[in-house]
Amino acid sequence: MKLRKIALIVFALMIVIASCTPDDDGTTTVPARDRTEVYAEDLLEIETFLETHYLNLEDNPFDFVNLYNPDNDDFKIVFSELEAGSTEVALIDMPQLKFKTVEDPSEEGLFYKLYYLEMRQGLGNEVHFIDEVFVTYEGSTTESIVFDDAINPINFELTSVLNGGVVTGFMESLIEFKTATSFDTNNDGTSNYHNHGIGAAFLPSGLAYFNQVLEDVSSYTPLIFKFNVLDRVLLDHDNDGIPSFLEDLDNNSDVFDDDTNDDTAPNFFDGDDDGDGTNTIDEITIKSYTVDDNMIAFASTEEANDYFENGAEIDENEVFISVEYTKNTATTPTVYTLKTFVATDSNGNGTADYLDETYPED
Ligand SMILES: [Ca+2]
Ligand SMILES: [Ca+2]
Ligand SMILES: [Ca+2]
Ligand SMILES: [Ca+2]
Repeated sequence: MKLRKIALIVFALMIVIASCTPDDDGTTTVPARDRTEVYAEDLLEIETFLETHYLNLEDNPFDFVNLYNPDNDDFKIVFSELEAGSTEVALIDMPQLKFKTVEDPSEEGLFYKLYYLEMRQGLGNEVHFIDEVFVTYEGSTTESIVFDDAINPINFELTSVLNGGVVTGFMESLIEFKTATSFDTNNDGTSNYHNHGIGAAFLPSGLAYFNQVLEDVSSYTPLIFKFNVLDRVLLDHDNDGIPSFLEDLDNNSDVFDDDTNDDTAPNFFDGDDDGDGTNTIDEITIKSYTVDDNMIAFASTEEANDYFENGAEIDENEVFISVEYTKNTATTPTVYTLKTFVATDSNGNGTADYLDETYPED
């Protein structure tokens, strides 16, 4: 009970802090326009860019056959404008250009087409909407005005909880990619990453800053992000042993609307999800299995991922959390750790104990 009260207070505080941020970080806003109308303009601007630009490989080759050729690890995405009579393929016609449909976070029923260029997806760990990621990126307008970048890798949280969070369109793009499988460190302390996801995304302003005015970007501006997805950390905001992404019970990429016991503290921020007086961490069993590549000969990290993710070692009530492994190539052999939790259903009513307020009984 004590833990739950603390969680509630922190959560209430968190809402207060979050609601203050827009003006504190120096941004200003202009009056909000109709979001559907702005989207139509943004989509036209983005599709025009995709029709009039190509991937410039001149100084910067990419191996399209062997995507995980180590030479591709350093690939840098460059877009250039198509000249009249050019035989280059417009971005809009590239098979690497994909899109997903994303609902406006502040207007139900308004769906955006979010285009992204997948040079390669990456072979490492999956990235979830509420993970902390480690990336390099560059954000610009369609006029090539760079307003933000990180040439050296930085980490940030994808979903705004207490600190940070990124615009919805950037988060929705990054989760389509996977992390590096390994890295090695140079003498100057920098690292070279291998087999990571490389891409770019084209964000309508409704999935970016909309009516906010940034230093170099006016309101209602579509944005282009180029990025390398290097690593990720699973966050467990309430330290109950269940990572936050698995506390999104309805799988809608929103952890704030899952509150099993209706006490206003959502499950990802509630130490006792079902409010039965027994903490979640005492109603599940956390397991981890360690395998090194001397014990099972994995041909690749991808094969190891498949092995674990396909549930080779997992029992019926066990929930897959992740497979973690040593990524620093200086450390051999690679040690793979499969992490799961057992969602025990003691009374067999189909609801796991930690979500079942009828178990244990008073
Ligand atoms: Ca948790
Ligand atoms: Ca949810
Ligand atoms: Ca709750
Ligand atoms: Ca409980």
